[in-house]
Amino acid sequence: MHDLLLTHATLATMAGPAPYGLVENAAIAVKDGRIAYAGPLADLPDNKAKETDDLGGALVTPGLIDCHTHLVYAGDRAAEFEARLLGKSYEEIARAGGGILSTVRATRAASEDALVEAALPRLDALIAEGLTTIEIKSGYGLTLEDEMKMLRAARRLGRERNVRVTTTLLAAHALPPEFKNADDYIAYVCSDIMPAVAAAGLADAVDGFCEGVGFSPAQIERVFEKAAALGLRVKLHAEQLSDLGGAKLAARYGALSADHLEYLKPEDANALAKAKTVAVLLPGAFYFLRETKLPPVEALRANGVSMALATDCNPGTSPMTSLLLAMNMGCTLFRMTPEEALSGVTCNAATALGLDDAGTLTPGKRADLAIWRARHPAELAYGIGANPLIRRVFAG
Ligand code: DI6
Ligand code: FE
Repeated sequence: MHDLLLTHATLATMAGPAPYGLVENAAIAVKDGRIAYAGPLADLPDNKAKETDDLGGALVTPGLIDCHTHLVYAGDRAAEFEARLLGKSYEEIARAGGGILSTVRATRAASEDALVEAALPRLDALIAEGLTTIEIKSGYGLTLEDEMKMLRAARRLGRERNVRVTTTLLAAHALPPEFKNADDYIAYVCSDIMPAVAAAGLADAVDGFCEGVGFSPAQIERVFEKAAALGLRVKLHAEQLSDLGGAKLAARYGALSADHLEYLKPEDANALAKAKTVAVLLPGAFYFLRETKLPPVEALRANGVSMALATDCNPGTSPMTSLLLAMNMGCTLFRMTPEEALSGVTCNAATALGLDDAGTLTPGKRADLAIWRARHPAELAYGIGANPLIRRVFAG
């Protein structure tokens, strides 16, 4: 006896040889929070279920996974956005206390409760489009106490809503104002923040911002060494604004993902492929910053690098709470195919988070599903501003 049985479905299983792993005239059965069957309706071994729903041909995909977000933060930067459009330069805004450090100030001043309250509407917008798993980074606290507060708020979001949250420690995001020297701050991150966060079990992975305006490859390497010693997987913001060789560094440390990658040299794609590091592309930041340098999608594809897509939801460079829009942008801006876009928010996003129990419709995986008012999966990346979600199933 199944708990839930969906019949006359069109399944984009994201597994198997067919494009999208498509199965038409299909059924999917759920038992104890897991997928018990996903395949042709005609081959369904057992059609008894507590709840049965005839989908009349509607599309079922794995629940969507946003594998790169900065969802937890206080305040916003709309005034800064407006000032820039009224002609103020980035430097003027930074001198007036704007930019990333304004979010750090607001986040430090906010309570854990206030951070949860501020993040919930953003989370709800993503859930309304079929999201079932989300990664949330710290990185606006930059003290042990404030980074822990952000990570606790992130974990609480997973209890406030039916959604799976994974957390990533991004203490190496920006140099906090009380430090004059980036090496001194990295020493503090490695000696104080990382061990305490690991001991508290508050982070599933460790990330860094490898950039001229962030931290150098040598500094990131110290963070990665410490993460390895603590048994934590790593990921990296790499090659977003310039090419510092961050992706190769990430690959050398067996990173789960290297993210952004606009400035990645095509010949470095191979290193990601060998390390099975997922390339996480973030078209929202590309769009919002009016970047013109495209990530080398052709080289990533040719080298067999798994590509994911995420919102990068953050107040400074990607105030975006739509994974469907990220899919559309991945296609229109980066020339990904609709199938790559859907892989990017399902199976490959799961890999980017080190999750082997989500991202495809295959027996044994978690029953995280999205049911769409659509007949073909290309419709999901095709629409702009539409939300064809009918229903979301979370862990059955
Ligand atoms: N990449 C970005 O673009 C930002 N952080 C990052 O790692 C900017 C975050 C912000 O401006 O608040
Ligand atoms: Fe980011």
